[in-house]
Amino acid sequence: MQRHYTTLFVIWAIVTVLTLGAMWAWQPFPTHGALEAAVTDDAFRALLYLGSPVFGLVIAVLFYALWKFRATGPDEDGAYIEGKGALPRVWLGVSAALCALMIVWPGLTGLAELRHLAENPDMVVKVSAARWSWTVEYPEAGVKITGKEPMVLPDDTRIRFDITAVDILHAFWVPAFRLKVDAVPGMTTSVTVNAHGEGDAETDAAYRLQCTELCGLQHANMAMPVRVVSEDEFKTWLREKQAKAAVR
Ligand SMILES: [Cu+2]
Repeated sequence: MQRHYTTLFVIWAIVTVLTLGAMWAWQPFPTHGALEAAVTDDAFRALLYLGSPVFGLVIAVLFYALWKFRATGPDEDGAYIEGKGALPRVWLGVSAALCALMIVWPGLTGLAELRHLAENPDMVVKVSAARWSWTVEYPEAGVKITGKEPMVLPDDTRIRFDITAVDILHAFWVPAFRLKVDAVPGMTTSVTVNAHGEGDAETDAAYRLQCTELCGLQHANMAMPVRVVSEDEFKTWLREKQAKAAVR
């Protein structure tokens, strides 16, 4: 039995190192459009790293068993193995410790970081969801946009979105910002984002306000383009919108 454990340990170590390397090299994330993106991506990456040894163990045991304990005929049954001794205790201890670690880091530490980033927003934008379009309002400027018109936002600005829905549940999500929150009828939910990096829906699909709560036939198309521009460009855009609204 000792020999099996030694070989298994070696296979596990090799698979784990290879998996860790692959996870380190893998860049699965869309454009970073907000400071919050780093927090969520780091958390995601931490989970990939923590999951690598577990993945390695499953793969090692699976393939080692296929290789060494292959049945020789249809009537052969596997040996009955009882979980005894140090192994189950170590297994329980290690997995419990990993779970506890995840709750604290990146869980609680990440949440604390996001809360800190949400303090004292520079501006508020009101968002309303309806089957199947978004309406976005800049209350201070008295500007309202809807449909496929882009939601324009100033770069390097802390923006709080106050979100609601008029009919059924929807959800607010801009991939470049990572954060997501439900849009609930009769309730205002909010999410704060520190826009960081200019971007345009025309060239980057991560810049779109996408509904992420299944809300009917046109749910997948319930998206509003997003443009993050310099603060000056944003002010010009707002003034143009105000002028147009005044003419009407
Ligand atoms: Cu939807």
